[in-house]
Amino acid sequence: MNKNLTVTRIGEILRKEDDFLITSHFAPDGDNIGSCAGMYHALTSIGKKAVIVNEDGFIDRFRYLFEGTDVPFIKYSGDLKKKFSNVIILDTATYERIGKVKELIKKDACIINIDHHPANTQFGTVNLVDEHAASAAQIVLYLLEKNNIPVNQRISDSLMSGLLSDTGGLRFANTDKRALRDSLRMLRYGSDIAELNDRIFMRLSYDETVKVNRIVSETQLFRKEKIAITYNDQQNDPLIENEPVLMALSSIEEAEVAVFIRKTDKDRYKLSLRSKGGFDVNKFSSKWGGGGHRNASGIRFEGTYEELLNDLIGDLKRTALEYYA
Ligand SMILES: [Mn+2]
Repeated sequence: MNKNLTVTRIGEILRKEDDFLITSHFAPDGDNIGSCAGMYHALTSIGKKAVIVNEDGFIDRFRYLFEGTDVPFIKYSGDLKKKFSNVIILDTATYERIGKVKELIKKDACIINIDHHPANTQFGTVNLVDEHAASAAQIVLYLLEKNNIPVNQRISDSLMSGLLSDTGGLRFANTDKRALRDSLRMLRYGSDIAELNDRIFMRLSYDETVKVNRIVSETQLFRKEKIAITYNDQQNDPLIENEPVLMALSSIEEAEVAVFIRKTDKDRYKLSLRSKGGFDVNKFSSKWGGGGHRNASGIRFEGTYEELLNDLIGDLKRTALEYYA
């Protein structure tokens, strides 16, 4: 199906059907939350029922996207019994990455897959995948505009927050002409980019700030490999968010690759990787069962910490040494 037909088809489904489940990958980031919130506000504004469910919890910093209402964002639990026929999955490369939310989806459900990850597996009934978009939120914006679904300020703020999150506040290499053109349109819908950036990037609580800095102070730098690595025991001492640590690591001049390792359970680790320029952390992560984008990706690792360091980090160091040689 070509892109225009796909966009029209999704528009028809949104207008014809009702009672939508909106979801995204576990450990949601700002683009997940912004895209889901934008889609939620768009659907409710045309009189539809919708709910957002994620395997993990809401990031409270994004509470402003639901000012004056209860946050319609539910953390998955086994108590949720309802199964949905109409599902919208946003900003998620594979069906597996929605995790336990799969339990809420009927076998024959209509799944709308809207994403910008290059590795997207086209798992939906309808797939709108555009790897040239800097954020999934921009694809939602395009979809709404093309289908004449009015974009009010609340929808715009949500989608702009997604775009700002995935571009580091319009600073990363993915900030292209399209990102700026879309930003300009959202500015016209009433979004205040400076205020949104402030809310997304400049509002860490005191406790979290101290903790982030403690974790960052333990960073190890491998100069030849240009890798900065730090660690947190998320299982026993969780951070609310990982992004501030990754931002601090990424701002180390000597490092081109930033790695944040979190222990999530016994012999289970989650890794977030960030890179500057050409080093492709998506390609590296794919080798280890993970994925993402060229400059931002994630991996889940099972094994001992020693195995993680020897095998995975060993491989990363060799790969980086070769790349930067
Ligand atoms: Mn995204």
